[in-house]
Amino acid sequence: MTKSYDAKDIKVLEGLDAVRMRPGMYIGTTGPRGLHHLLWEIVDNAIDEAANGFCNRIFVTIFKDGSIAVEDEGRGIPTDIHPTLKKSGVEVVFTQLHAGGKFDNENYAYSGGLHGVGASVVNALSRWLVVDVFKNNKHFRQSFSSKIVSGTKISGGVPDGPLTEVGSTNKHGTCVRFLPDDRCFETIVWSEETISKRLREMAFLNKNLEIVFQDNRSENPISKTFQYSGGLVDFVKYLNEEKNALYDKPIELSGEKDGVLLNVAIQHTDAYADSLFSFVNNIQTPEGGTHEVGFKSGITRVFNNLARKLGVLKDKMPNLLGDDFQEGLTAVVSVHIKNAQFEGQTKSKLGNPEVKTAVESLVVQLLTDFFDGRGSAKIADKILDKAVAAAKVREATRKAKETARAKNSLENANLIGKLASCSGKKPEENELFIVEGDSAGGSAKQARDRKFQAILPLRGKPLNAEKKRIDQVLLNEEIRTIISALGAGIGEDFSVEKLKYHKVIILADADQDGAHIRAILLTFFFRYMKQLVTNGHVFIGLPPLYKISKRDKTEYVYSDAELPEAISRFGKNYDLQRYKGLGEMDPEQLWATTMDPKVRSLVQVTIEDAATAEKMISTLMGDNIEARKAYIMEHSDFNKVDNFVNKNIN
Ligand code: TSJ
Repeated sequence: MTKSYDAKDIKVLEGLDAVRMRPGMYIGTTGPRGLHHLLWEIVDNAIDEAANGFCNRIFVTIFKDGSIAVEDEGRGIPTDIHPTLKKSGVEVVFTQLHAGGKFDNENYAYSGGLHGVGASVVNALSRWLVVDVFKNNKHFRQSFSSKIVSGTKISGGVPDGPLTEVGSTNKHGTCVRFLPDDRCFETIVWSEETISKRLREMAFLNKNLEIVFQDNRSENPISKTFQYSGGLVDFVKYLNEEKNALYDKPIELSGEKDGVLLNVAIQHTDAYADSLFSFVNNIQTPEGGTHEVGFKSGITRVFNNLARKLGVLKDKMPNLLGDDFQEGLTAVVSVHIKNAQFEGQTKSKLGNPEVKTAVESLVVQLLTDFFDGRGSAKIADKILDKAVAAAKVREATRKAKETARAKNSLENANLIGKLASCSGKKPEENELFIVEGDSAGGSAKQARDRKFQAILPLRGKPLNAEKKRIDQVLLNEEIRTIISALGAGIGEDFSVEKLKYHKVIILADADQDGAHIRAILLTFFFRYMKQLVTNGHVFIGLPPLYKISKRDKTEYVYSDAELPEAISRFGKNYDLQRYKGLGEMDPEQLWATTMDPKVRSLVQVTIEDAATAEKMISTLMGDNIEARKAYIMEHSDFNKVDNFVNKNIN
């Protein structure tokens, strides 16, 4: 199958000096990414040898001097002499730009095309490089280094001598060790984390391949071995480790069609985001491309067919969308193809149109077969349930968006009716108080400075009902009032520029119900108005917990921790009132403690707070009763406002 490789196949294009003059052209950047690119270039060659079935183990070792070595147990780079260049295959590989069998596409069936800049680029940008080839019971070696050629001009990758037989061996393989040139890079410090991550990925993508990574830089060398007998299935399990999978085993699909080799593993979780990782010839394609498109339309077709077959979708109901099936989906899609064409910003998007067709038809065939098979019924139910729920949220979001857009509609006027808006017209000064309960809302309306403070009372009940899905929350009148009042849209349409209130202040009681309302509101903002949170517009108002008084002296206490000290300031015969809720305060007290910008404390909500709330809510609202119980036990102090204290501002 593999055509025999000859040194004369190697095409000679350009000299190495061009690489040192314009490193960016060859490796993208001279920062950490570019540095690691050198390593990937060498590693990819070793992985190719493994992917073609000639090697089962690869070693990557970082040394104390900052050099790094990649060794494989493959066939060894050809050592024979090139008839016209009169150099060994090895020397050609390391000194001729764009040289290498893999550019012929005939010697190598499926090989990395993205970085294919060649080992010569690595050599050109190194202080020194040593290659050892173990082949035909012989040990060959050649070394290269950077040299001052004239005055200040430095050339990289200059041979110290020809490829030389230095001993005998029973090993076979290739070892390349090099030290990147600190005159070419901003930094030459290897990242153990970056390298581990990539090598682990390579081990997942190449089932059973053993990759041994050693970092010998510190006193206690680190050694890690990556090897996965489950391949992509293990990859998906790894990605889902911290998540709740909807079914036990990831689904694995493998096949070949029209020269496209496809390997896929998928597993749904109860999360909302999807994580799709795709690869072409073992190279990650973060920008996606035709293989991803084919995969997505394939699974959408199969799942819709399944929904019809099982009666989840009745005759006249429209199909579910791809997005519905992708919610909570973790998937790894790996294809191997010839002549990969990359496009996009970072040349990491697959362009070959024929790959879409092949992948889609493979996915349809393989996944349909899977669901025709035994034991798949439960899995189908779980996936379809999840997709139907996602579709409901999608529909609710659409309705909420419509409401938000239709500013002057009757419905909107009704909604806005509950809002006591402010008279001032400067959004950056205006504040919207979302107040728990009608009675506290009433006090707040009387207490406020109507010039810049608007009040929206929230009836506790409708939001507070346990086990409400976020789509129901979206249909809630008050939530829709908030959307209308803020005037900035929702979801992808949300734009902070249109915001009518630059401070959104949540005022809820310091009890269970109040905590729940806060969490629901934060979850809502987190999901549908993320920028509102990230731009620092969301605040938690802090009402006092106690009032201490004695004759004409009154003090408010905002936390249990401060109480003893406050009491000691009053001596004997003081009056202590504990506020059970905002509703117990009269308008004057509410103003003086919680609303007056001169004295109040506000806690600015960070995106982490909102994410925590979202996690709490999805646990509380989800179907996983055990997780819900565990969460409540663990986070029973969530409703303490102290959890939100990050930055107090007025
Ligand atoms: F990047 C590199 F070139 F420096 C490099 C290449 C680095 C490392 C670590 C390994 C390799 C490499 C190349 N490993 N294995 C090979 N195999 C070949 O170059 C090879 C061997 C035999 C034949 C043949 O047809 O007999 C063909 C090839 C391309």
